[in-house]
Amino acid sequence: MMLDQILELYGLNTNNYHIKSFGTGLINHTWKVSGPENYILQRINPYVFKNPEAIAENMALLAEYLKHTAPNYLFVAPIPTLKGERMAEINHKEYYRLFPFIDNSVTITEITNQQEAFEAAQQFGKFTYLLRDFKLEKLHYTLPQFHDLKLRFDQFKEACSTAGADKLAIAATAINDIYKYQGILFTYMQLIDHQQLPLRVIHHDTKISNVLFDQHHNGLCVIDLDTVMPGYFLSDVGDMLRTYLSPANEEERDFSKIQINEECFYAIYKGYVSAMGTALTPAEKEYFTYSGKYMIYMQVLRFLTDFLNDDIYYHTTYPLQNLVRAQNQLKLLEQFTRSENRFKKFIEYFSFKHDNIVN
Ligand code: GN1
Ligand code: MG
Repeated sequence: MMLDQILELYGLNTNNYHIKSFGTGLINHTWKVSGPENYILQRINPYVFKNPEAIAENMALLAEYLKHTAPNYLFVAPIPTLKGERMAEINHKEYYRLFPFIDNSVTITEITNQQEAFEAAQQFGKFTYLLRDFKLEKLHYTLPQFHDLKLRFDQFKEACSTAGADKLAIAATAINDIYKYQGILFTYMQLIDHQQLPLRVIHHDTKISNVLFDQHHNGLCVIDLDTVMPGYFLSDVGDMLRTYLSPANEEERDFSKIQINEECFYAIYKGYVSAMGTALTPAEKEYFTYSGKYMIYMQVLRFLTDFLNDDIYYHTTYPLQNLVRAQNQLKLLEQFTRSENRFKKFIEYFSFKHDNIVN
């Protein structure tokens, strides 16, 4: 079978290994390869990542940089094929990568306590911090304009103009809500226009399953580095807030379960700040809470756009799933907004206390 063919490109005898689907990603397909040693095998989704070579090059550059500047940091880089290539290619332009499976590491699919949120935020902060002096110009944009909220909004408007009347009718309330929250877009445009935030090496997919933990749930490192590229802290912090605060995730159909665990917000703030330290600018602290609204709103736009476009991007398992996901995220946005003032007060208080202790 096809996967056996790939293992052979890595010099692995397929009789000794067992391959099983792994993880819950919506974009790439992932398998665990178990045998004398364990690996993670991943197929790159060619519809999403048009230039897999760019990903491979970014990873090689980062691996090299960190090897010198942070030799103890665990950077999980892909293994070269027998021929020394960075990816395995079969069937003309079907790309796969093999990673070592880090022994004794675990991944989790949901947050069960605040400490996990703290550890994860610390790991994403650490990653960006360790790369704070890396020359951004060297990195490829593996997904150009990935988190450009203006682009996402324009794509949504475009989808509205081409969708059928029936779809527009069932999505009417959600579409209306998009306009209700349009201030989130204006704030973003103002932030970017005035260059208020520094560009950094950003992960761009900070869900909890992209953190490796040890057996005691201490954070080890971050994984799934396909979308590592220049960006703003908004993306990483925002997606942690989007995906860690509610016990129910974006697939939940019972919206009453979507709630905000405020303690978890505090843990994310403390974890991120503990790693970024003084590298985090006053503007980044000021827009920390905003980042959650920015990412939740973007996800509403993306799910709704995909629904209107007949589900061409996100994998679905039932009709209307992308609409339900968008409605779910709207509920999350509403809940988040209710906690917003408390979040801001906490940050002000925490920064004040901290600055006064430090000085
Ligand atoms: C996609 O495949 P996965 O779950 O890692 C998407 C993210 C979305 C997420 C929503 C490249 O990530 O941006 O937030 O789905 N990744 C890409 O579940 O589009
Ligand atoms: Mg991903």
